[in-house]
Amino acid sequence: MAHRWKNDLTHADVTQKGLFLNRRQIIAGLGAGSILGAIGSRAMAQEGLEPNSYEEITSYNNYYEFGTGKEDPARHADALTTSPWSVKIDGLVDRPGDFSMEDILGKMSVEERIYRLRCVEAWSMVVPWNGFELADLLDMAGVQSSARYVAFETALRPEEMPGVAYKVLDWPYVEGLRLDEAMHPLTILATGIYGKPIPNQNGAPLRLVVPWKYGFKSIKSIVRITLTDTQPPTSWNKAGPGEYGFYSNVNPEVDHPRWSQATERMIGGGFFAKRQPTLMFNGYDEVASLYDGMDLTQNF
Ligand SMILES: Nc1nc2c(c(=O)[nH]1)N[C@H]1C(S)=C(S)[C@@H](COP(=O)(O)O)O[C@H]1N2
Ligand SMILES: [Mo]
Repeated sequence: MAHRWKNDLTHADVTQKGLFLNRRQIIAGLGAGSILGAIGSRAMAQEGLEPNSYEEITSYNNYYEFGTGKEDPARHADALTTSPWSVKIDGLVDRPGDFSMEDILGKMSVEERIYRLRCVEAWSMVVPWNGFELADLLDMAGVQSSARYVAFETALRPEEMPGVAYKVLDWPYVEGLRLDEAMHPLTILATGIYGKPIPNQNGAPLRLVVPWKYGFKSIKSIVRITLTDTQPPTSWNKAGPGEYGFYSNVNPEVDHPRWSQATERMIGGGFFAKRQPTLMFNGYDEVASLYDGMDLTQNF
């Protein structure tokens, strides 16, 4: 399987070389003898993509366990104890268990991935994550052949999370992916931003990042990952089934019932910045084949 890593950039590539390849792609390109061609197409696709500042990424957040305001997570998430931390991996796996963050980090190789993040509320930013592929962690646990979906759960700590006193969502926050989405090489678990440990407001110590889906799929502060044979419930779908589907792929042609999804506001763009057109799959069209034959206007 050849991966084009279309929107998978390193900070060094963007800022120093003006090229738009990550290390893996460079290696893959050398192997295939096609590096020049890859650079050309990539630069065209990615012109102008630059990460948001650390300040922007860590001060404008959605993390309702700490309040529904954009500044609430930065203000309140320090209260979350992230060490020690362990993640339970269970369900349809050969090697279930409770894995400490030290265990996990010792086994996974962390790399940089610069991804667009498109919130369903029609704003976006570009984040230089550090993380590893979810597939590598699932392989470590040994996914059984009967598994079809992956369910994720955020920590629920009422004494540390002031927002969970309000029943805006049915806590704990839960999310899910189809197994092929979870195994896709673009799907990562992030442990850092700009080479620093991921701040609590962004989902420390371990959060999912699925760049072709609306931001709410990228569940924060994960304590449990369960392999199942049935589609798991997801928090926003439970809260508003007519507004938030299980798939929630970024799609400029399917409006939210209460607003357009055709364009987006870039965080940090300034008051007079023009809205950008939203891209199908948030620009990551290499995932399109995962949805062959599916009606994307109905499976929102
Ligand atoms: N547990 C949990 N995860 C969550 C959320 C949340 O409220 N709780 N918000 C989601 C939404 S709506 C978005 S847009 C992203 C925002 O990630 P960021 O704050 O790191 O930009 O996190 C997602 N993950
Ligand atoms: Mo969001």
